[in-house]
Amino acid sequence: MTRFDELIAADERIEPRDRMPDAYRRTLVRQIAQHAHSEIIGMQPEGRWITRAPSLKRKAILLAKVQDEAGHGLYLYGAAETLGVDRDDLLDALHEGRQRYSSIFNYPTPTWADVGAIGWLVDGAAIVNQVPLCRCSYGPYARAMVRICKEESFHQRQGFELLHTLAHGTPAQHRMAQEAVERWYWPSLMMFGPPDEESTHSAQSMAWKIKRHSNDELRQRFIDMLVPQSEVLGLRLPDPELRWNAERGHYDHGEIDWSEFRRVLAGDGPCNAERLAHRRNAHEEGAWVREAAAAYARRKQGEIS
Ligand code: FAQ
Repeated sequence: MTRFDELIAADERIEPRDRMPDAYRRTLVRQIAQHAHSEIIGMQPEGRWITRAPSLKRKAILLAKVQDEAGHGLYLYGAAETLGVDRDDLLDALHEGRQRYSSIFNYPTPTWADVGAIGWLVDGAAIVNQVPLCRCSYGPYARAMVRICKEESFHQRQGFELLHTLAHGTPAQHRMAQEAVERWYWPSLMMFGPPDEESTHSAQSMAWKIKRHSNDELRQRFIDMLVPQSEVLGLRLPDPELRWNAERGHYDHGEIDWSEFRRVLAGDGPCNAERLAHRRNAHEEGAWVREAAAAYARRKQGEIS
């Protein structure tokens, strides 16, 4: 048994300087980079509502939330860098389509209620998926997750509160909230990844204690959490087959359209092209900021006068 195996068996953390199998390192780089990319691409769907938020208070809240997402991206790129990869290379991989970001951010936000639906459903799914990652075997990733989860939980509540306000407003506002929930419900279930029998990485990632639960387990946990919350909101989840199953102690649910998930992953979702084009453009336009920051850092270190 290697030291790495012993640490995993004892449920201890692997730290950057510990020896680790190459495949463990590669899996972590893939997952953490995908997660980081999701955070920064995930700023776009809500970001487009900052200038159109219905009040100063809502604008301030949304600005803070989108800024938090940028911060999550930074912690996660930092965690990935502890594995010996370079942030610039990760961003190149994103821009060239060699690394993924979450399928969920390829959907549009046509109304203000979509901002609420993202907070309630997308941040809700993110929390259910990420709380177990606070116990991930790789130390820097697990520690980044602790703070991220605290912020996500605040994000989820703001989405719930926004939807609650709309759902209890005028009939038109209620309708807007209902339609947004209908748009985001099924895609949010897909955030947990493919069904267990098609999840190529789960078995190994669970053996390495990167993942603590399977995709389907977490998806079920999320559905069980949503149903009572939707009742408080007074909004309907768009699945006629949702039913409490006392024997299983869980809600039964309808079939997920996995062909849609595969299409979005293949680049053919409603907003894939727009999201990547916007990101590449932001990266190019931000080149002068990176150069200025690097020049400033060099001057601080006394390399140039
Ligand atoms: N989208 O074998 P598995 C957020 C890919 S939350 C795209 O099951 P794994 C917060 C997968 O990479 C969203 N691709 O994979 C926020 C693999 O591809 P490959 C981000 C997906 O890794 C809220 C293939 O399918 N959260 O950003 C997806 O064991 C609001 C086979 O899948 C995280 O990234 C998907 N949904 O399990 C921000 C959490 N699902 O390598 C802004 C960390 C699967 O074969 C606003 N990640 N794939 O080409 C994880 O927990 C895992 O990576 C899973 C997937 C559970 C996502």
